[in-house]
Amino acid sequence: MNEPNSDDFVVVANRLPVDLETPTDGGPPVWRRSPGGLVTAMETVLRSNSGAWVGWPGTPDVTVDPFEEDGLSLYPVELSSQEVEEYYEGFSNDTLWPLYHDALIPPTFDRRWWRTYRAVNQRFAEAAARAAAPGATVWVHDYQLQLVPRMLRELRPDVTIGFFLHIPFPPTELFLQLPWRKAIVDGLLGADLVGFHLPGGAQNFLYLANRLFGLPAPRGTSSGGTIVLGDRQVRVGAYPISIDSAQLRERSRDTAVQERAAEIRRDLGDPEVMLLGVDRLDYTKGIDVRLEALHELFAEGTLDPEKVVMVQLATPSRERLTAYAQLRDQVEREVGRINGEFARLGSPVVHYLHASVDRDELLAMYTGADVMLVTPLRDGMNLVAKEYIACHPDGSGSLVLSEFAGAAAELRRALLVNPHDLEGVKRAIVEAIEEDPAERKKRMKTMHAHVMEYDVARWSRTFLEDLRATSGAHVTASGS
Ligand code: ADQ
Repeated sequence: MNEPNSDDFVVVANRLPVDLETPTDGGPPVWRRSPGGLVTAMETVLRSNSGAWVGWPGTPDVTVDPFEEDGLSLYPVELSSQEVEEYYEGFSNDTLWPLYHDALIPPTFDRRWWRTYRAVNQRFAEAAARAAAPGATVWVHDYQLQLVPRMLRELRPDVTIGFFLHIPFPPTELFLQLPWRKAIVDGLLGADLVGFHLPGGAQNFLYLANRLFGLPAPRGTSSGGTIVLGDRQVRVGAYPISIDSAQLRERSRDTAVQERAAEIRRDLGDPEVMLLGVDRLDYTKGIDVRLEALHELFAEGTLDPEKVVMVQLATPSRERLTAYAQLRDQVEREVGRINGEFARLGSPVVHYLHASVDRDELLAMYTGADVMLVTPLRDGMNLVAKEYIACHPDGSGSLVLSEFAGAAAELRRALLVNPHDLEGVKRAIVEAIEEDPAERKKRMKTMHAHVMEYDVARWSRTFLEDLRATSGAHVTASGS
């Protein structure tokens, strides 16, 4: 491992693209690649820009020096257990996460958490300042690091700074509840470009910056604008994130994946209809909504449990937070209730896996499923909806999609539902099953074409081109 030199392009995110894991057999810790959406999204850009990545290695209380891995310079940021509790689980996931998702549970406003959030953001900014070469471009990601743009600008006025928020930016009335609202908006205003998934988020931010700081009305259009801050300008815009669509489509066509899809259906007892849900186990995702709808459809006799089965994959998430532990209990009770009432021996109607599955297994499930149920109460984008569409190039399948997922702004031909309207969700599930096959195919083909065209390479390219246009940022927007 070599100590890296400073880089022209730096990504700053809460987590590194590799996790430090300690094997249970007592062996030395190993680095494991964590192929999340953010890693995939950034990979192409990083590879063509001699990039660096600043982030936490996922284990508290370990000090790791910067090192090179697979052509990437990695700058680990150390967090103590207490900081993980206060900055990550506390302020990020028990204050900002619920507040930015429509306050689905009441956000906790804790002054100590806030102080730790600020201190940890400062540490990330300092690490980014060390990693960045003179005049570099730095791309900061997500709600855990909203103060970094301002802190970094103070340390390194020579760098160009972009910020992207992966979760929704809330309605202004909700944001204004935050006791530290001004500091957060000021933190973001340190960037040259602030990006959101949707124009609505960009508009909310523009309004707040204007209201909290009495700035001149921003110039712009319905999808974004520019804020003038003395001799600086901050551009604000909408950049809906996507997936590596071509790669997913190709992989899902692979014989092994196709065979596994057929095998999964056989294992499920060759049902007429396979419904699928894939989510992190999070209260924003509306897993309970679709289970309740399904329960009622079986209870009324609208759907036949002999013919319809559901698979729900739920990735374990934030398990130390009470709201997440409660949600898990609730979901597992509901699964038990449905199976208790409608399953036969050896054939459950809901197959529930509280686990993360590997990529090919996930693609086999997408490929095998007749209906994908994506019913979040609020979601920044929701990549699962796009992944499912990418895996159905032949126009098979059907997507029930919440209006409150960012993806609904693009996937207009999905069966769109209001997740608060249970009757509407039930109707959409039945429609997905009974719809005229030709009509269903048309919907899926239209959405497939969209997902293929608007992929993640296009997302990062567009963002970086706009960032470069804010000044002479040193980055090649690649991936065309
Ligand atoms: P998430 O809330 O994590 O992301 P999502 O966009 O759906 O939600 O991404 C989840 C990813 O995890 C998908 O790539 C999916 O395939 C994978 N995944 C989920 N469950 C899995 C399982 N059981 N096994 C294996 N893989 C699984 C946040 C925001 C979203 C936004 C993204 C990207 O909350 O709104 O779309 O960031 O910006």
